[in-house]
Amino acid sequence: MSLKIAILGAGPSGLAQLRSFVSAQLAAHEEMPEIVCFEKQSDLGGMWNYTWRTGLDKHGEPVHGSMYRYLWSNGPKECLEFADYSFDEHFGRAIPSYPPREVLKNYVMGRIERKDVRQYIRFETAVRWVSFDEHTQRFSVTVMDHQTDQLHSEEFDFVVVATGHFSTPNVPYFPGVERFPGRVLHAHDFRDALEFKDKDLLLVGSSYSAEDIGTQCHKYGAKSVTFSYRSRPLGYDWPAGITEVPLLERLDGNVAHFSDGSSKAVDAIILCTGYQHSFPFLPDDLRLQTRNRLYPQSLYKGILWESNPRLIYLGMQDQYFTFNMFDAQAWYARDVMLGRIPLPDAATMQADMQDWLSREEALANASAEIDFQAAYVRDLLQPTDYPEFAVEAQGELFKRWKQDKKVDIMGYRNQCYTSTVTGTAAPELPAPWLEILDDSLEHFLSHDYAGVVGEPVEQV
Ligand code: FAD
Ligand code: NA7
Repeated sequence: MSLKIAILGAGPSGLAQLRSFVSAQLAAHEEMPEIVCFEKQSDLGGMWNYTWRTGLDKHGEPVHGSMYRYLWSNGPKECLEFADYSFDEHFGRAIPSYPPREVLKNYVMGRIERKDVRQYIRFETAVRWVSFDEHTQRFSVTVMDHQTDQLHSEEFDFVVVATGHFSTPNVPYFPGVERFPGRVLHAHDFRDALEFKDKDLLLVGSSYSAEDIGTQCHKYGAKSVTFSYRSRPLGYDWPAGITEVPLLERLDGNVAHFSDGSSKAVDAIILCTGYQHSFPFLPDDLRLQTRNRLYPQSLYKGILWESNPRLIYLGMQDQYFTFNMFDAQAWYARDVMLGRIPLPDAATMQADMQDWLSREEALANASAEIDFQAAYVRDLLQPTDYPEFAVEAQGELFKRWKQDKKVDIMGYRNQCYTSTVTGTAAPELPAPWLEILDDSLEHFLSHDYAGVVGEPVEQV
């Protein structure tokens, strides 16, 4: 009997898993398992499938999307390029290093659309519950099919959880917030920066969401942006109109009071306070419980559930590397499922995990974190047939990106990098990023980038 595999979620991670099977050219081979991918949205793309909706979707399911309009890649595209599908191949020409959301999505989905993976996906189907039967060694997956309005269950040998972890907001309480007269929202529900034009805006948090939403609101005309940090400030050299203060302590009407005794009247508050790993469809003994970190506990090779490696989690790490890391994970997971990579005994798996965890806990700075994640990706790639790609060189580009941000947080997206896959030096944006208000695919691709190749970035 052939293997039966459930993939939960058709975002970049779930699609990488599908692609790993299709690209193994197993389709015509007896090894090709039966695969069903359950996706609650009506299309593939996961987080990149932009929605105007917030709260609940048309079926009453929690809206997955946290992406907003005018979002541009927050890292150079050269750091997330697929080894088996370059940007040059997709667009037929060189494009700048920092594309907007629609352009990046077009690239990521372009690879998928070239293979017929839609046939494996059941859309508008939300996973409700997963259980494991020790006796049969199989999973039962219960889903709500919103197209037929029916709940039903199916059995599988493996379950791959690829439901993402930047969707369920972490929402702290601040005294007085219930009487704040303006809008209070989490980054998950932020959609359009123009809503905050001419407003005094407070953003709580000091990580990627705060940085990106704050700079975007500044770009689209917010009167002022105040970042409030808990542990450490973002620490950039901010332009006039952006300031950083320590933690918000309380709100008194529309006045925010901070832990250093300072205060500021604000019109709206965006809580950029991160996300929870949330798997309401998993029982306690199968459910990953972790904070956002580079090496979540209880996952051998960062993907296989320690106490039951038939359960696989993809993309659950905090991410420098994204799409190509999901590929590395998916290829490794595929080979485990097909029995091509034998798993060692429990003690060996435990020791391997402990080693990675200890290394992660000792990381002193961003540069070390990047090296750590590059080493992790390399470790996964080694035993698989995923095409060789310059993981470490991409890591060096990430370090350069960090440096570019430090030099000019409002201008780092004007920088050009060189592809480690094709050697192509990216052309420059047609104008500084801060001045480009139209972020549509059509507008971005309407420029003739030929002849304005940026300064090549040194390769390692
Ligand atoms: P997701 O993309 O979140 O996909 C998970 C899928 O699972 C979704 O389609 C969802 O509908 C489905 N699902 C969830 N629950 C269920 C259920 N119960 N039943 C059925 N289906 C379910 N990465 C970059 O590389 N560059 C960027 O610039 C970048 N910007 C980002 C900006 C924001 C605001 C956020 C939130 C993330 C950003 N990321 C970026 C990271 C992003 O998370 C990854 O690029 C990628 O989307 C992760 O893929 P995934 O498949 O693991 O998860
Ligand atoms: P992150 O990177 O997990 O960061 C969460 C931030 O929220 C971080 O600065 C936290 O501060 C802060 N936080 C969390 N709880 C609180 C409370 N209670 N009070 C104040 N501040 C708090 O999430 P992001 O949303 O920024 O980024 C996630 C992804 O979205 C990322 O990969 C991007 O691609 C887009 P801390 O430093 O822990 O003190």
